[in-house]
Amino acid sequence: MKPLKRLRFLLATQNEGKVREIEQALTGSDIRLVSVREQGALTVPEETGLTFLENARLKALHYFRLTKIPTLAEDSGLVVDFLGGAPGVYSARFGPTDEERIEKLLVLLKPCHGHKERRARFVSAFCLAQMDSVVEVAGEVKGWIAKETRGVSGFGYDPVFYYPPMRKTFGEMTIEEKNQVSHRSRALEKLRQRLVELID
Ligand code: ITT
Repeated sequence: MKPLKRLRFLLATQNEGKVREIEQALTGSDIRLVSVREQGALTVPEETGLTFLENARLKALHYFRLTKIPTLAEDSGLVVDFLGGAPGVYSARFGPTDEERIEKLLVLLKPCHGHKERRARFVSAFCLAQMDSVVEVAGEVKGWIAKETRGVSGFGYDPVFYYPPMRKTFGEMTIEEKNQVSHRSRALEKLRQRLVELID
């Protein structure tokens, strides 16, 4: 792949789990990330979008307008077929803590015994907002919801998201393993490709 020119983006997320994964995934690339925490006290936008892409765009434009730094924002979540796509864009608001969100999910899926009924996917949408344009990409990864938590790595729903090809939950993976297959790293790879095309 052709090298990118050196790029500097504000990473507009309050979620430390996302920050760790995005930084790891971009190690060795020409993209340098500036933390939103270094920008002082900024208002946080309300996530009113009905899709992941809408929310990613809303966050990226909000922070770009405040800082004038080209801004990368991500919106993501867990989509469970049996629950009609819930928690979806409401994944972070499904309960007060990660533990309670997981517990609620496991209770709702109690009637489902087979893998097919417990099917789920993680979706990640990124938006890069610059002066006169936005670049948008998305990625996803399919798996199913385990019957109990396994592993303590990662964040959010990782301990119950089972990824069949690796026979592990995301909670049992190292950050490098998760980044080989995750929704977020797949979306970031598309972003990298789009930036290479744009710069050419
Ligand atoms: P920002 O908006 O500041 O980026 P957030 O945590 O509120 O942080 P989202 O609105 O995109 O981010 O919500 C994403 C939620 O979806 C996240 O809090 C987790 O509950 C869940 N989620 C997304 N990606 C995940 C992953 O890789 N592993 C586990 N849970 C994930």
